[in-house]
Amino acid sequence: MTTSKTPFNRLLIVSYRLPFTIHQTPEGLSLKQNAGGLVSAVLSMAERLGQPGAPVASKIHWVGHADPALQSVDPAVFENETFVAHPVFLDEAVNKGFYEGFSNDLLWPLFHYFPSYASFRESDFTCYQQANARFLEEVLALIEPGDLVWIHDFQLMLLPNLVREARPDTRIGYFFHIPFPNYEIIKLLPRAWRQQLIQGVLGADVLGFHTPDYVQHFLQSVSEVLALPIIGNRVVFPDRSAVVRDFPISVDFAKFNNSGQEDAVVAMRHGYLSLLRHPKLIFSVDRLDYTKGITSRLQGFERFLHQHPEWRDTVTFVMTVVPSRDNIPQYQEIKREIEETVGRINGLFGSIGWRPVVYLYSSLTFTELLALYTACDVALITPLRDGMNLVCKEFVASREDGRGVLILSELAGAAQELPDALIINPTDTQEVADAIHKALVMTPREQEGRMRKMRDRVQNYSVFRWSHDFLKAFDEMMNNPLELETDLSVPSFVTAFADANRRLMLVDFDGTLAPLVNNPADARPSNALKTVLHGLAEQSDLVVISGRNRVFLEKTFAGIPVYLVAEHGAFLKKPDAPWERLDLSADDWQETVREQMQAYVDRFPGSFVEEKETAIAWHYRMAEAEDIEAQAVELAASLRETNALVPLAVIQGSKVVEVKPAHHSKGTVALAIAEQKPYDFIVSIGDDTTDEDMFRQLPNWAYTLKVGSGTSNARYRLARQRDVETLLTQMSEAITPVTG
Ligand code: GDG
Repeated sequence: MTTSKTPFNRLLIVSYRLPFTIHQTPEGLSLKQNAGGLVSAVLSMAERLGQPGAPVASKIHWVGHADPALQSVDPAVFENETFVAHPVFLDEAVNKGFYEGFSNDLLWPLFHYFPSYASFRESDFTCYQQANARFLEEVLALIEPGDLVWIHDFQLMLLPNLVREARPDTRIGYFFHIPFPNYEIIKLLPRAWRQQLIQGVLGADVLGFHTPDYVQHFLQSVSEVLALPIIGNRVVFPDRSAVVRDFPISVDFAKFNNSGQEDAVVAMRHGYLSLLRHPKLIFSVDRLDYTKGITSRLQGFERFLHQHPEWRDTVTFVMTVVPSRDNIPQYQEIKREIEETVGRINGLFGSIGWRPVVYLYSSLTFTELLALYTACDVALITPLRDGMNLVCKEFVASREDGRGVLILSELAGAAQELPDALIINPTDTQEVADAIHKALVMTPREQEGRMRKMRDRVQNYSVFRWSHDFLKAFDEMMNNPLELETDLSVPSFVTAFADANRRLMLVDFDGTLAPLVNNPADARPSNALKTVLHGLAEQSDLVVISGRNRVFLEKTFAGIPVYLVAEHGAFLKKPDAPWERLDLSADDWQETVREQMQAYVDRFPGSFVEEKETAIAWHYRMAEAEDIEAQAVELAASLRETNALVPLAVIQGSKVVEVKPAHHSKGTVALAIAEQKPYDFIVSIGDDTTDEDMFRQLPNWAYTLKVGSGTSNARYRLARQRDVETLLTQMSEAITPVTG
C-alpha cells in the first residue's frame, strides 16, 4: 500500500461513544481502549503518522460522550500512550432527547426503513441540536490549525457544519455507519430538519458511506433538499466543495485470522463441540434490534426443520443475542417474540437429547466469539437492513481453515462485497430454509472455493484499507481543487502548443465549437472554423468529443481528418476508419426512461425527447414553464431510480437531462485516447457538466479549459464560446508554415 502525504498534523476523532473504559489498576485508575474495528483502524493511522511514543502533541484525540459519574475523575486519567480522551458530559435530559429520542427513536428506525417505528418529537430535535453544540464546544476547546477532525455517525450530523462555521479552514471528515436511505424516506422528515441534517454533514470536506447506493441516495437528497450543484462526486459550494464517496468499512483481518489457533480459542471450541455433540452447528450473533431480522431467521430455521426431517437431531442453531435498549417497549416486544419462537421450535422439534435452538441472551467474550466463528458450519446473518454488518466479515476472516458457509442477507451493505455468500432475502423464510439446506449439504470443495474469494476480498479491503482510503481522499481533493487556477495566458499557451511534438486536442461540440441554439439541428461550426479545424487536425490529433449521435457528427465534420467520439464515449471513429462501438451495455432500461421523458414532453410543450443509439435525452430549452429547472431536477431524480442491468448515469446538462450507461463517459474515452501515444501537449475544451469527466480524468499537466461561468474541474477558463474560435485560430496560425 502506498502512503501518500499526510495532509494534517493531528487527528481528532469525534463519535457519540468514547471507545475507552476507565479501569482500576494497582497504580490507580487508567484508560483502556476497547477492541473495536474503528479503534484498530485509528491505531493504524497513528502508526502511519509515526505516533506511538511520540510527544503528547501528536497523540490521537478522541471526543465522545461519557457517563456523568466520571466528571469527578482526574482529567489525567483520560490519557494513555496513544490516545487522549475528551469526555463530553451532557445534561441527562438533553442526552435522553438527543440519544434515546432523536437518534435511536427517529433516525435509527427511519434510516433502516422502519418509518412506522419513528417518533417525530420537536423537543428531541432541540436536544439533538443542543448536544451537537456541546460536542462543538469540546472540539473548539482543543482544535489547532492543521488538525483533521473526523466525525462519526448519525448522532452527530449537525457537527461538521458547526465546526465549518466556527473554523472555516479546518479539514473535516464525516463517516456515516448506518444506511443512507432513498429520498422518499428523507422526505418524511420535517423540511427544516432534513435541511439542517443534510447541510450539517455537508460541512465536511470528505463524506463517506459504506456503499455506492448510499452515496447515490445521499446525493439525490442533496439535490432535492438543497438544490446544490453536483459535479461528479462533489457537491459544489461557491467557496469550496465536498467529496462524497463510498468507503466500505471492514475488520482487522489478521487479528481474526490469527486468533482461531490461540490456545484459549482452541480449548473453548473443543469444549463447545463436545458439549453439543451434534454433527452440524449454525451460529448467529446480533445486538437485540428489530433491524436484525431475528424472528424471521428463526422462522426460516423452523421451516427448514419441517421440510427436512432427516436433519432433526443432527443440527443445532446457536443464536446469541446481545442485550440492547431493552428498556424500550419495541425492544421488549421483539425480545418476547424471539423467546416465544425459540420456545415453539424447541417444543415442536426438540427431544431429550437435542435442543434445536440454543438461545443466549448475553454478550460473549472475544474468545467465545472466535470459538463459535471457527466451530460453526454455517453463519446465518439475516438482517432486514444493516449499514454494513461486520459479523459476517469477522466470520470470513476467522476461517483460516477455508471451510464454513456464510448465509447473508441481501439487505446488509456487506452483501455487495461478498457475492460468494449464499445471498438471501431475509423476509423470504422459504429462501432462508433452502439456503440452510444448501449450506449443510455443500461439498467441502465448494465451501473452500466460495470462502477463498470472500477471504481475499476481506483481506484486501481490511479496516486499514478503509481508513487509508478515507484519508487519501483528502489528499486527492487538495491536489485537485475545483476552483479554476486562473484565466488562460493565451500567448504562452499558444507557444507551448506550437513547440510540442505530439499534440492532442479534445474539443466538445455544443457550446464549445458551435454556439448553443434552440434547435440542436441548427448548430453548425462556421466555414471559417472548419478551415481552422482542418489545419489543426493535419498537425495534431484533434478529437471532437460530443454527446451527439454518429450521423450528425459524421455529416458535420465530413472531409476534416478529425477523430469523432459520439454519445459521450459510446462510439469512436478514427480518421479514415469505420465507427467502433465502445459501449456494449444491455438496453433493458430504455423503455421506462423513454416513458418517463415522454410524460414530461406531454406536460411541457416545446420540450422533446432525443433518441440516440445508447442514450435518451430530454431537451427543454424551448419549454416555457417558469419552474422548468426544478422540473428537470425532479425528472433527473426519478430517473436515478431506474432499475437496469447496468449502472446508469443521469446527466443534467445545459437544458437537457440525459440517461446513458454509466461506465462510459467522455472522461474514460479521453483518458484512453490520451494514453495511446506519448503526447507532450494535451488540451481539452468544453462547457458542459459532461466535460467535467474529461477534465477530471486527464493528467494534471494537461490544459483543461472551461467555457463560460460556473465551477469546474478545469484549470482555466474561457469566458465565451466565441473565444474558442479565436483561440483555435491563433493555435492554427502558430503551427501553419508561413508561405509566400
Ligand atoms: C454500525 C452499523 C456497521 C457483537 N456481539 C458481540 C460482539 N459483537 C461485535 C461484533 C462486531 C460488532 O460487535 C457488531 O458489528 P456491526 O457491524 O453490527 O457494528 P455496529 O457498530 O453495531 O453497527 C453497522 C457498523 O456500524 C460499522 O460501520 O457495520 O451496519 O449498524 O464487531 O464482533 N463482540 C463480542 N461479544 C459479543 O457478544 N466480543
